[in-house]
Amino acid sequence: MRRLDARAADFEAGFAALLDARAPDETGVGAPVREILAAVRAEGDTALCRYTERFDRLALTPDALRVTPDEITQAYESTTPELLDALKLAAARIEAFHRAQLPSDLKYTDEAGLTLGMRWTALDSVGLYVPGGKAAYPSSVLMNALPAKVAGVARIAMCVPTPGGVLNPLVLAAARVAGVDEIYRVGGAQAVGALAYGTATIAGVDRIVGPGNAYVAEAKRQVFGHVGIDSIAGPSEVVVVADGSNDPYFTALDLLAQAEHDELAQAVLITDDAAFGDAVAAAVDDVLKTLPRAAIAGRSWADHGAVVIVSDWGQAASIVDRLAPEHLQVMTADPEGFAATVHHAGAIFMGRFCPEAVGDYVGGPNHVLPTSRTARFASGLSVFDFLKRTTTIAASEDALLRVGPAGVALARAEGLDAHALSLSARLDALGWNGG
Ligand code: HSO
Ligand code: ZN
Repeated sequence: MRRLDARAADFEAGFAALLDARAPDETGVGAPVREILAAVRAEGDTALCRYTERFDRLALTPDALRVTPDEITQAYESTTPELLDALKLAAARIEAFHRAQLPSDLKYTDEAGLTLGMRWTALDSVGLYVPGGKAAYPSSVLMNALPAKVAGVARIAMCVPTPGGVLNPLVLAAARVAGVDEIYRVGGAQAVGALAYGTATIAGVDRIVGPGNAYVAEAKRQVFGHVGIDSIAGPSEVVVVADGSNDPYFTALDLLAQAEHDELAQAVLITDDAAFGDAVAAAVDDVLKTLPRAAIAGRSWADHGAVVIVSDWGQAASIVDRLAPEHLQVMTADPEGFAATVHHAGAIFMGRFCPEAVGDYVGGPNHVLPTSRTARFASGLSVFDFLKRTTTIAASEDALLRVGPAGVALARAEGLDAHALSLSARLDALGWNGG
């Protein structure tokens, strides 16, 4: 863990190290991914089954790629009532928030007499990638699938790797709660290839969303353009801004909640109280002695964690903006006031009783958020990821007479005669004598 003092002369050097990219090592994945995608595109299901056997040690025939309704029902029924209720509560809250996001169409007639509009329509089909292994989060199934449902996407196809044939039943239960029933037991670059290009068993989709390992991320990059993708997820991060009146133990837990995701995750405390910073650091060490995921969280905290001491909240806000964190937790006397001064953060959690974990599960806003400082230009997943816009123009004869001549002039200047004529021929017919 780094201790940085924003009031000290050597702050910039230490801060630069903190900003250093924590991107997973993706060197060398480009070529194998290209080969896998090409094979899936050329051979379809045959390649899909071959790679699933090679990478997931699971021998399948194409007709067994799809998870059966019985398997989903079984998983759902084996889930405890308590967990089912939790999934349903989370789903209802996520759905309600995303419903509130739905935008309205635009339509107005301007002073020239043109009627201009913009309307939103849903994508026809999306692919939802769900990682296997340590990041197979049922909560992420809800966070990815529900915005697509709310947007009105007709078809959601989910791919999840099942190493050795093992599928987390809670992932299936979450899919059932979210209303997703088209699920395939394939993962990796081969799953992305199938979703992008389509096979006999898995029809291609229009956009692929969801996090994955370095191979999945690279595959999404390579199929981009043929289909749409969401942003590429990097390791998770949180910045906690807290004054000295907070409980050091609570604050330590908030930092560790992020650190336990990944060795490359980053948890940063910014405080104006150095003694509080020391107390939180001590509490982190204490909790790490008993935390089941201490190996991961300890690595993350040791390598990428930090406690930053600031002179005032203005200085804190400018440091937050430079970090552009995925999550910002504000526990000061005036959290709303502080949050209003921040420009770059994926999601903000305000108040001493609103830890990030509220938003990870049951808040309502999405927990798929921009990482690795991309909050400077990107936003969390929302219904907008599953909608597109179409603009409309309707012109009456009068309206064409008003704006057409300028179009003719511009078309002539660009040397595009057919453009100019398509306007001027009509204008002439309307009695224009502009030449
Ligand atoms: N904090 C993670 C999301 C998550 N947390 C899933 C628990 N489960 C990235 O925003
Ligand atoms: Zn989390």
